[in-house]
Amino acid sequence: MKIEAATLREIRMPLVSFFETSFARMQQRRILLLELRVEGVSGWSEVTCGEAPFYSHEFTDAAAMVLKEFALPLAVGRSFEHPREIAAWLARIRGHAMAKAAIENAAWAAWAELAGQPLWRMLGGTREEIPCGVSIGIKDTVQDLLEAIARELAAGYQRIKVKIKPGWDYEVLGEVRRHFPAILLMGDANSAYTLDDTEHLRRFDEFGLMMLEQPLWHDDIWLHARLQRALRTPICLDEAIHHVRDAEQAIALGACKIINVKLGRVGGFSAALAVHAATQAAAMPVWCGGMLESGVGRAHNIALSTLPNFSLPGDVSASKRYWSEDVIEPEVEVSAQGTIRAPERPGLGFAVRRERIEKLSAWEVAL
Ligand code: OSB
Ligand code: MG
Repeated sequence: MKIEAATLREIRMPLVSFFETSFARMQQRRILLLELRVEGVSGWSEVTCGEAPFYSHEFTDAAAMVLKEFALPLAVGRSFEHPREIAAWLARIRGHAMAKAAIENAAWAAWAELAGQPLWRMLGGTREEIPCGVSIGIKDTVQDLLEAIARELAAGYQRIKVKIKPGWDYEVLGEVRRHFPAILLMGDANSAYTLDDTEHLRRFDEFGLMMLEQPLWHDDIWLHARLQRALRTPICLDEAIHHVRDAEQAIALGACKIINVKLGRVGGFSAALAVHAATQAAAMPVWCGGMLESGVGRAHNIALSTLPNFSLPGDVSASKRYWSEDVIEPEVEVSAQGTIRAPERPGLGFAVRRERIEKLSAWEVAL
């Protein structure tokens, strides 16, 4: 199957409300969408990086440059039998997993479309309905946070993740627990602590958190193992897991009990499948993380979440939590039970709204 052409676009989409983590407050997204033409059909994907190098080294402008100058020229005009071959074409580019993932992921979508099957079935997914959680950012007041949680629970979401940082952590989680004693609750620190905070983090054990996500340095696995031995709360690694070898290392060291798999961060579907297999063999559950994706990236996340070891609710939630109007049709909706149904339509599983994308587009380049 030949990759005949590629179009890379940047779309700008305002979030319906700001999203704040320990590293930044986000109000508007600048998202790269990639469209590959393969044997006459379009495969779509999204580059899942942020606008600035705060979550990881990747960011929108750099990813655009990597794709235009280095990655797409290695792929356009080339043929594959299975999309899993594509990662090897791009292996000489060090890092930039999210940029490279876009090429492989778009090829998967086109490949599934050509096979007449929904992407999730081509991946080996088994779950027709995926369990959903929400990630709630740092708010201006605890009252705002409690109201946001109540809204999400009323909408049906099965698990609440609260962003934390020093100064917005122990007291806030305590308040949340007092108001919602029985919910599945977790915190995400986005690397805001060091090992000197061990005693402080140990106090979170009293809240019965489902997990504590990436408390220490973004590039660390070893010290998380030391922290995990001091905590009852399970640690979940996010930022630190870039490929299956990191997952294997984290398992071997006891650095975490759960892994958040992000499709872009690990470098695409075949890398995510490898992490899935390694964690499944080690009986370590995983869930699908989110990067405030548009409908295109969200559709990929839904497909990934249908794999059997994605047994915990992910950060894959309804389009309307992010956007006044999404770029896919139908929009992603969550049931009153807090689930998303895997789509039956072939390929991406959703129609891409080309006219809306063109309206939101800041620039596009064809290769
Ligand atoms: O750490 O999981 C994270 C958003 C941007 C960058 C990092 C993270 C997040 C989220 C949002 O938690 C998840 C989502 O709703 O897409
Ligand atoms: Mg995280």
